[in-house]
Amino acid sequence: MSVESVFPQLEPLLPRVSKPVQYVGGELNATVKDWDATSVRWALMYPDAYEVGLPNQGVMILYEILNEQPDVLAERTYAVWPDLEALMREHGIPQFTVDGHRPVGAFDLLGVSFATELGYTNLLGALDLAGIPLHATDRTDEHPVVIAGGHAAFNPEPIADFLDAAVLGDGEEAVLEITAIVRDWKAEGRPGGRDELLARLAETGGVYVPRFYDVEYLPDGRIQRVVPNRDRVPYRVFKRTTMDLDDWPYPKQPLVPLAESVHERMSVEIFRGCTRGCRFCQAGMITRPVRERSLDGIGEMVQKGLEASGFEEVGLLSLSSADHSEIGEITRGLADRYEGTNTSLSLPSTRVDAFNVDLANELSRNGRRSGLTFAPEGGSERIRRVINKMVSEEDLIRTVTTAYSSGWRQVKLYFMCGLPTETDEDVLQIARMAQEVIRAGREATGRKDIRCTISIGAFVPKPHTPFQWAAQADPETVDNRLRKLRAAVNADRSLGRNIGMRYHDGKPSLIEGLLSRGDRRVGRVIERVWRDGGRFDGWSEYFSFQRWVDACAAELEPLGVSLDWFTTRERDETEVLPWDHLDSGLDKEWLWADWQDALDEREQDDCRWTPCFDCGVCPSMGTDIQVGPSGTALLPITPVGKGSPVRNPALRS
Ligand code: B12
Ligand code: SF4
Repeated sequence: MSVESVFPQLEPLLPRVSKPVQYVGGELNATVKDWDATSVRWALMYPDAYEVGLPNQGVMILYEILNEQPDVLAERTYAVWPDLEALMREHGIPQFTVDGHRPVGAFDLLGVSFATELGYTNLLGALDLAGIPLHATDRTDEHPVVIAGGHAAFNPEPIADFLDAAVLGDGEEAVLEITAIVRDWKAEGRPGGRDELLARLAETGGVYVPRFYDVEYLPDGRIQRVVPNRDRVPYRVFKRTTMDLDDWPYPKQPLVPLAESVHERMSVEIFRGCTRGCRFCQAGMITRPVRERSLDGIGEMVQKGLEASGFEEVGLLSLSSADHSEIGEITRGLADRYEGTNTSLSLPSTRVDAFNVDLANELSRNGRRSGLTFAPEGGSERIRRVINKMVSEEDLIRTVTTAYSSGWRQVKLYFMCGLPTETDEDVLQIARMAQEVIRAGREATGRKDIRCTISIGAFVPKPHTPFQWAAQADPETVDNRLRKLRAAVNADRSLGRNIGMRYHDGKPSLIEGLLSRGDRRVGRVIERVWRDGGRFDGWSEYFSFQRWVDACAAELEPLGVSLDWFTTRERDETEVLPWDHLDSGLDKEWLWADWQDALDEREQDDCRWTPCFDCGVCPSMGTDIQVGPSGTALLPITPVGKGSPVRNPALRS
């Protein structure tokens, strides 16, 4: 049965809301298919505003892969701002997709991409607006299967009650496999209803269906065990890994936003995974092993993506872009190719070394050299050993000196506060470091107008990292240290006026900590916060710490646990963690050993260049680290601006 667009009801309301263009769809490279000509239909959601969600690569990739299937339809939906939400409720308009303006409740699947946990209340808002029961167990065969993906899905327990399923890891192949299962089940006449469909998904071992697992607790509030409550369901659910990125050159047709968005450029992911081993970094841990895209694969994606989108800027995306084994060839090849054109290139790398500056210089040959970003993450050498960020102060000074001498005027340094074992002194070292940077820059350039901005975020311990057992610092400690740091920066006026300082207070991070390491009991808190008006928790203007504190008191304390219990409490080795049945490939014993090494201030090398240190990922997944040199041809080097591009015969058509 065909599904009507809600646009006729929506359109008259749009002049009454802010940024109405975000709801109209029709972006370049968007797809609207005939509903009746397809057999499996996905609504894909990024649970934040359009301006943040549209550039999301994960959603863009899955949208395109699904729409390439002739009998599959995928449309996008984003969180609507509270002004439109109120009007939609008043006029009975359901959560809709921006492509066909179809009601989300009519789709077979609702796939939600969580890059951050602060989007959880927006999930509830969308479900409610869509008319989908909040609790998965209240849904019938008529409702979409709600599936979470993205990095936060590595511990979906806090939202387990609201999800039918979650997928850990890469989605490229997973969404096609899920589609096939749904297609068959529908074609067979939906045997066994929703329950059978979920069982078929769970049976694959790579789709987690929370309702098929029972959580038992100890009297002291800790988890005793998590066990499957039916046959056919595995004890542990494994993560998905797309091994050959060259086989999945998506997005081929990047979406071009209609309204202003956070990323007005095209991104090409040059590799996935990271083995640097920063102990705080969940993304680095859960996306192992390293898988590089080949040189010609990257060249082809850049060329075709630019042709398809008309973007004038390309970002070479990854967790640490300067670490691609052929990054020199990539930047040189692309800089040659686009020299003299309007296309600018950027490398969002934060690695602290002079080579990184060389790469940035190469990419900005014709452009303005405004700012470069580096991430030492910790202020003292000691704390950098704890977090395994092997950067010496000399490295940093040498790197920024090279940057200032090459014409860069602004250097931005990222740090964290509240790290395990941290003292005031570790944080105060950030001020000294920034002052040294300004001194070195002035000396190297002879100029007074150079700037250094220090940007500081509160550390949040994350699942599947060596810091998953750590006590999170309370917001008062973080805020106090940052106050002292500000005073130390300003203590020397002549240097301090060239140093900018940006930080957020520690309160939102404590809530992020609750949502990151929480278990199923935290679901009640999320629901209460949402019912009390909580949404867009990633936005300071909407976030209310008090609302979360009150909801924790009401929902957790009767159960004998609390906000502090979930956040500022250190866990011991024997504790069953809420995500232990979700397999990221990392060996828990290795993670614990690495946590002990952190406490002993012992560093760990990068296994790309040194022997394997047995984190567990490669053997458990039957895979290997994949780094170049790829042996493939260089990128086509005829500059586009000086004649028509010569196609490299090595490029696939
Ligand atoms: C570009 C980027 C941004 C951009 C754009 C964000 C956007 N809308 O895409 C900006 C600058 C805005 C940004 C902001 C933030 N970011 Co950011 N960002 C990135 C970055 C560099 C790339 C993301 C990316 O495109 N990855 C590649 C795509 C292909 O991967 P993916 O989205 O995970 O999708 C794959 C799978 O997860 C899966 N999948 C995803 N969704 C779904 C859904 C379903 C149903 C299924 C089956 C599968 C599936 O399939 C996809 C293909 O394999 C990553 C680091 C990285 N390299 O991943 C950090 C990263 C995602 N960001 C991060 C953070 C913390 C933030 C902020 C919270 C920072 C802040 N304090 O403000 C905000 C949050 C913004 C928001 N509200 O969402 C962290 C998340 C860490 C975590 N979960 O603990 C990361 C990992 C960086 C890091 N190392 O810490 N970010
Ligand atoms: S198993 Fe060894 S080679 Fe593979 S990611 Fe872990 S440490 Fe590196």
